[in-house]
Amino acid sequence: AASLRRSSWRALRMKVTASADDLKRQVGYRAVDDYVRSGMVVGLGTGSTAAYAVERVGHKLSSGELKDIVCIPTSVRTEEQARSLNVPLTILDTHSKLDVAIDGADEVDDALNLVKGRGGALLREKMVEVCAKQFIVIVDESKLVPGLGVSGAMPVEVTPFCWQHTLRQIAALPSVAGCRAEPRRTGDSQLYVTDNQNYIVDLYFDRPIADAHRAAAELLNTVGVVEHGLFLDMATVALVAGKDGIYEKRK
Ligand code: ABF
Repeated sequence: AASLRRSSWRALRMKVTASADDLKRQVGYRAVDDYVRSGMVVGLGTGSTAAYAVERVGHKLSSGELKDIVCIPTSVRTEEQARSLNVPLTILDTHSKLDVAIDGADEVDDALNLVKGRGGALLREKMVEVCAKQFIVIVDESKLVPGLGVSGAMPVEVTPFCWQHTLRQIAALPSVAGCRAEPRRTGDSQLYVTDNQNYIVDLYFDRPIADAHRAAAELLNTVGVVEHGLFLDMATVALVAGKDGIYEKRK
């Protein structure tokens, strides 16, 4: 009986995993089908949901359904995936205006303000997505929150130089008072290093950030902070995958 129980658990776990992944695929594909057209400059996000959008772009290019697009990846990981699919790439230095960017998020509030960067790619994501006419966020319902900062870390990218000092400066900011600030580490306890050779300080809150705009301004004013994971007033559309299918949220 015990082994039967174990195997049914395994089956259930696989079912749950498969369907969560399926939602990511559906929403990633839908974003490309609805918002990417031939001739566009396209920002490619990072993460397990965005990877499906990248995959869809690759497939549509190779089938000829999409032509003459160039893409800007938001991480080394995404760049590698796009290259493996023969997606033509460019950089902001030559294309500083994007028609559309598609990316996942860690949290989405009612006004489509976001927490991003738990995957570590926040700086490149923000640099690229802030230049996009349309920024499409692709998530499942579990990412919708009543206020930002409630479901996990709010990441802040910092320079390695005297990062412990910067961490203390961040933790002392009035707008994030009471947060727990921790350096992000890898599985073997090394400091996590971003694609830009910086570190990440993760902020944890007991309650939603009261004034996210103030927190964003104070963080950016802190010398040693490179960028933070609050993406405010940037997303134009959220495609949300739920039990009953995909729905679109606009501001
Ligand atoms: C990127 O990937 C990040 O900004 C965010 O941290 C993460 C979301 O990943 P996933 O889609 O795998 O949940 O979009």
